[in-house]
Amino acid sequence: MYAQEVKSTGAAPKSLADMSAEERAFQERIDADIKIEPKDFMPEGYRKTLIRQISQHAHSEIVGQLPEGNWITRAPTLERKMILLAKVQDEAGHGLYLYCAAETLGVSRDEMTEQLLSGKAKYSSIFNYPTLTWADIGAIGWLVDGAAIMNQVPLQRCSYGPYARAMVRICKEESFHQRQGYAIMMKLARGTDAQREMAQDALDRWWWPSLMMFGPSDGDSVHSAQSMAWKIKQNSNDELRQKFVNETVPQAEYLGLKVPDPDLRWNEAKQGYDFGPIDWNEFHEVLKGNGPCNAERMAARRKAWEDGRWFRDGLTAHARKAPARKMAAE
Ligand code: FAQ
Repeated sequence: MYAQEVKSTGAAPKSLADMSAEERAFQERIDADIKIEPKDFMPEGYRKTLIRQISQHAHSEIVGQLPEGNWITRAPTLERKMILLAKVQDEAGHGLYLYCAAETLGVSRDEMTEQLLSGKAKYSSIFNYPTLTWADIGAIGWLVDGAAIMNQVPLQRCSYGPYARAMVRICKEESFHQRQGYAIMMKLARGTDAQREMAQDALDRWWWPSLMMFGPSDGDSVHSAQSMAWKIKQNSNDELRQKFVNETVPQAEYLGLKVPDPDLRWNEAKQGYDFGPIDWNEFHEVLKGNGPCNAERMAARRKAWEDGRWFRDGLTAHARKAPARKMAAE
């Protein structure tokens, strides 16, 4: 049974006094902002946390192609079709850089794929929602890529070199994606009544799931304390979510659209918006496999894996035979 439930238990980071000499030297490198590279010493927990986060990030990019891929054949113009094709291809590229970054930690691409297909590894909750209209493609670019950038810009400064470097290019591409989404929303918001309604409906459906992308609130985030001590994460889930709300609400206002939150209001004292409670029950249900599209997304990934088997087998057979051929030729 496919399941993505939050079930980890967080442990408080070790103090310097409780660390071995090797661990202390490692933590001091982190504290001095020196990047950790694949062959350097690293505590097992650091390696495992990175494999978990980077592989889940990679799976999200790959599964994340599916909701938008659904609209490539139906994009309203040739230009929109070309832009959407390029965006979806970018997401595939992001998945590949990230799988490569995770491989430097000693896990194979096949192992990571098996973890995804068995339900052991998660992918972002957001990709379990359907894309019902063309406005959803605008909302994904604007909100989903917007939330992704908010979370990923600090990852460019992550302590693990290969992950940090992969994020530089990814962030550049994600900002283009965000702009193309906002451009679609702008076109619809300035269009006919029906187009405006479509844009509002997409915002209504994607707003709350986008806020859930940042993960559980800080009190329930099992990994944040250790990941922040290791400078894998630079900000807490709630900090980034708040930043996203602060930047996105004025963008909705500019479009003339209404954020679907009756509790949303500017708080002068905190210089940010207060917003209503997130439905964490919905988040947990999606993680358990009960979101609107979980089964469909996993079926698509399983089919892709099975359909590609003959090709992987061919490549492996070729790689096996190549040294013998080379020796025979010498
Ligand atoms: N969905 O203790 P925390 C994109 C899990 S890329 C599913 O707070 P952590 C590009 C979490 O894994 C979007 N699961 O965990 C694009 C953990 O479970 P575990 C993906 C979630 O790692 C755009 C448990 O809950 N981005 O969108 C979610 O410290 C458009 C406890 O949570 C990344 O992966 C969730 N939303 O913080 C593509 C960025 N939230 O592993 C196509 C890198 C939490 O113990 C189209 N990742 N969980 O079983 C991160 O920054 C972090 O991993 C967080 C979670 C912030 C996602």
